[in-house]
Amino acid sequence: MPEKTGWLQRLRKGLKKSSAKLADGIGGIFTNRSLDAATLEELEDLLIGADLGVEASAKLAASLKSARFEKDVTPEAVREALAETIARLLEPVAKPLRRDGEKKPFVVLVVGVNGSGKTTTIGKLAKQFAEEGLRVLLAAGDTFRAAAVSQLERWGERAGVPVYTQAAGSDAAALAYGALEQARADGCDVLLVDTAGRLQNKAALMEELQKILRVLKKQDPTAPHATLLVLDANVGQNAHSQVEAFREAVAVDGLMVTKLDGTAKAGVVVALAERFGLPVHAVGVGEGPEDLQAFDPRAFARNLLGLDG
Ligand SMILES: Nc1nc2c(ncn2[C@@H]2O[C@H](COP(=O)(O)OP(=O)(O)O)[C@@H](O)[C@H]2O)c(=O)[nH]1
Ligand SMILES: [Mg+2]
Repeated sequence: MPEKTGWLQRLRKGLKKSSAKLADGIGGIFTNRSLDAATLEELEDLLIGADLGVEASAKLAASLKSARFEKDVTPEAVREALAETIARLLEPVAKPLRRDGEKKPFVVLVVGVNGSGKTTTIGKLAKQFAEEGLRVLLAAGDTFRAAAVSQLERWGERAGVPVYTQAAGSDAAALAYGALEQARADGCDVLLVDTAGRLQNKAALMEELQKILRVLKKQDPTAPHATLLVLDANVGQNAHSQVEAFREAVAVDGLMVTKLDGTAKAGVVVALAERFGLPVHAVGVGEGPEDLQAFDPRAFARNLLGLDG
């Protein structure tokens, strides 16, 4: 399957900074040393420094301890063992975004702070849904910035799907309402709703999101059918507070983790899985439409440790 191979290569390349940090660190700790209390403590610190989180890092170090304590070990064996344990830790959260065909349109609300990758992720999803032959509408709900609207329009063109807009500065909830009305009238299968993400004014943002929820529910009490929180992996441990902040306002169904390429903080995915257990639907490793793929825990874990996928 050439497509699968292409994706694995992009994943490997994308995770390179993170995997180099971990592989180099593990090489430094375990070359000509055995697995004992001292090296395990160094490993735990390395994992924490690579954004895997305090809890997960402790668990991972402990899992090695029970397996092979006080034996000689190679850096490769440590990477293999860690990858295996991380894959098992991630398996429960690896859940692709499932569209319920009974919901027409299937309404997806996309939230997250400014610059996290919402609009780009919506564009990529739009292209993928359109390629499945589904009728898609995009709602340009980041009404504050004209640039945000034109950015979504460009993605709409790329994906060959229409974009519902209103005049700049109009009310985001009114826009979401109008978009759902149009999606229903047009018999759309999927409506993807973009939102603004100015967390600087947290109260206002959360109020706006709640208002969007209310107006969507006026037309379809079951909407939105998926609320996705987009997180930029570069924020590292800050992702935790973003999850908490957005969960106060909306029921987050799943995460989309972007920009795993070019960051050394990809380990944050492990920390998030350990801490929240929220589904990770997909990960982004680049700006192109093909750079968003379902989250594969084994491929992710192995490539995070710099091992073949
Ligand atoms: N390298 C990389 N860049 C991304 C990814 N996802 C989004 N971006 C870029 O991040 C920037 C902000 O994305 P945008 O979708 O506008 O974020 P929004 O403010 O949440 O809508 C843009 O320049 C995107 O091209 C990704 O997975 N990898
Ligand atoms: Mg945007």
